[in-house]
Amino acid sequence: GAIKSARSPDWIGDKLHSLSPWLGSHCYGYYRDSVTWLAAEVQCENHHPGAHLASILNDAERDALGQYLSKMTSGDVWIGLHNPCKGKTWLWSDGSRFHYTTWVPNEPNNLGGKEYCGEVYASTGYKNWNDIPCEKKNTYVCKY
Ligand SMILES: [Ca+2]
Repeated sequence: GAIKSARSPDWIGDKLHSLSPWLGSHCYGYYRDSVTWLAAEVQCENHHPGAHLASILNDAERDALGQYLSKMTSGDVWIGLHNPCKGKTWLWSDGSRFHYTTWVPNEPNNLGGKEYCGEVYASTGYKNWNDIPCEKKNTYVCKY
């Protein structure tokens, strides 16, 4: 089909709803703009009231988002994972408690001492996370 405008995402809450009751109260949208992590977070907040870069809180949500993103793109994608104090504490930009993790093996590695934002890796079917410089340009997925 036609590539949708960056301002007209495919919100797929109903589709995710059918995969897991836990996911039923959230909607997700993938945006094709390639921007820094902070720009992506701000754009999510502007796209819809209450939206942020997506948090991923359990296996069901990881798997559903992985399937969705695999259909939408082939590049790495920003999620709401960040390390604002540049320490051992990772956070979700939507304020969700951070207790579930699904890092790529040997990540987060803070390569070069400057990897403080999180992306989902295309090469693992968008199921695993990598820390990467926040200035990288990625497309992104919002959630509300
Ligand atoms: Ca890394």
